[in-house]
Amino acid sequence: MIVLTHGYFLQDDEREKTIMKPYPPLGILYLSAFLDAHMLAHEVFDTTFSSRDIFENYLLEKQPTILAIYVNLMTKVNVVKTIQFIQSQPSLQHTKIILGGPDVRYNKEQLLNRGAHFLVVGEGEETFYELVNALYQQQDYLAIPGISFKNTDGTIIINPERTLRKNLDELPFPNRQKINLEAYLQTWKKHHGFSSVTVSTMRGCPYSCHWCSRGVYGKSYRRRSPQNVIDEIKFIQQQYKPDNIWFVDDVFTVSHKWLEEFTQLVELQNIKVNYECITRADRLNEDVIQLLKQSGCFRVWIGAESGSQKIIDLMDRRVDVMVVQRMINAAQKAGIQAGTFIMLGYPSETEDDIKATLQHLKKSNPHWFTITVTYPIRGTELFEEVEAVSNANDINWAENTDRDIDFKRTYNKRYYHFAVKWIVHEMAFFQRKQKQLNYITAAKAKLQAITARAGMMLEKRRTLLAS
Ligand code: B12
Ligand code: SF4
Repeated sequence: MIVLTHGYFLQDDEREKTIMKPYPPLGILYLSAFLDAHMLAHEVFDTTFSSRDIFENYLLEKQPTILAIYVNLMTKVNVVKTIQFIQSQPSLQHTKIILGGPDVRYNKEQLLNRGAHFLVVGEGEETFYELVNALYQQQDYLAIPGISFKNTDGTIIINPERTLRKNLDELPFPNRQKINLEAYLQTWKKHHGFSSVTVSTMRGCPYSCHWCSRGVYGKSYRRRSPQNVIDEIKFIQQQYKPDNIWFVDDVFTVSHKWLEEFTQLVELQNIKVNYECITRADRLNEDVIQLLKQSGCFRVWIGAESGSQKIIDLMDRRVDVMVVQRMINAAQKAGIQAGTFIMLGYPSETEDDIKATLQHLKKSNPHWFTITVTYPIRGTELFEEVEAVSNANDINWAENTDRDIDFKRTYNKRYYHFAVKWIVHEMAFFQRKQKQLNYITAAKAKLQAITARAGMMLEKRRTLLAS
């Protein structure tokens, strides 16, 4: 039997337990739909609402011949544990472990050395189907494009890449019926009063931001037709009635022509799609924002990552910080909530750059922003840049994630944690003051900002003393 799964257990994710906005991994649902289309019987074990004990008992009971697991940089640690579990069970010695997903391409040796039998690198549907078919039929798999495995003498074989599928409309919709999607919707409803489902309309991104992981689709850009996307939305709405859709595309407005067609079809077919999406400021203008509004976009995330043009340029983000500010304001003026992403602690970032980021946030004043301390993902240009001054090769690969990699920055890592708090509380103060909301909470935010600023100053001194 074939089992598709992943390694994410919500109950072990303390941070997500405070957020409670889970989504199923679409990748394995695409694979599942592809197997169904080729009449290959299989099960999907969705770990999100389960526990390791239940999962392990399931494996012992089902004794899968093939266990196919999605791996990202966070779930990798759990996937390694699953491999170890399988290796430790006499009744599972026949189970072939196939891994795929975004964290496979740049961890081939580690994953194969830990016991994975096959890796599917890049787009998964066809490669996985061909591999599974070959294993089932006991046929030769050696030449299947896109796979990596260990030869009988232990050498790692990396087969050439598979040519990317041109027409994404040929793919069946993700097999959401194979999991309990209702559990996701209910979690959303319980914690937020509304529910959300993910939909993917494009694969790949033509840009080259240095910190961004592009281990699956590379720099390609392929897109489903607007009608095909609308058909999926109709199906989802009929089947699950979610309140919102999140288009998980990298740059939703990358093609203005596509958006125009999509908007026309939404209007023509009288579809109501409440959606949020992510894009780049340089792929927006007032007309595009109008199209977003008309087609049902209620929230747009516009990346900049920093308020310092110097840092934006070092990231090769290829965007002007003023344009980001203008587009965030323009979206809000059009009645769309705007969100943005911020990253602190990029190589060579100084306190002045961080101050510029705070000013940028105040000027753009988005409804939402997320803020993280930069970490280098294996395979990215950023990773290459900082590897020599990082602990990437000292930390235990199997027990740590790329998020645990630290590298030599202008100040120590604790400084940036205080800087994150400083920005968050300064913005809370700024926004509350601006809206003339509750002066006590505004004052509290200011106090927290002052404390965080003191922490920054202390850590800055510590860095200087240590150097
Ligand atoms: C939606 C999304 C999320 C959502 C939902 C996650 C989920 N359950 O799917 C949320 C917001 C929760 C999230 C969180 C995070 N995410 Co995220 N996320 C995405 C995003 C935007 C879309 C994923 C998606 O659905 N893609 C569409 C599907 C069809 O593509 P796919 O998953 O790659 O699947 C294909 C292949 O990979 C392959 N495949 C996939 N699985 C398998 C399994 C097998 C066995 C095989 C053979 C093949 C195979 O076949 C599929 C079809 O061709 C991607 C970026 C992107 N454009 O893909 C980032 C991305 C996956 N996320 C990323 C990161 C870094 C994170 C976080 C660590 C961020 C953070 N700072 O916390 C967390 C990790 C959370 C966790 N603990 O797992 C990185 C992963 C990098 C890496 N090397 O692992 C990506 C690639 C973004 C980026 N460019 O940096 N994420
Ligand atoms: S950050 Fe966004 S625009 Fe930049 S390469 Fe990644 S997906 Fe593309």
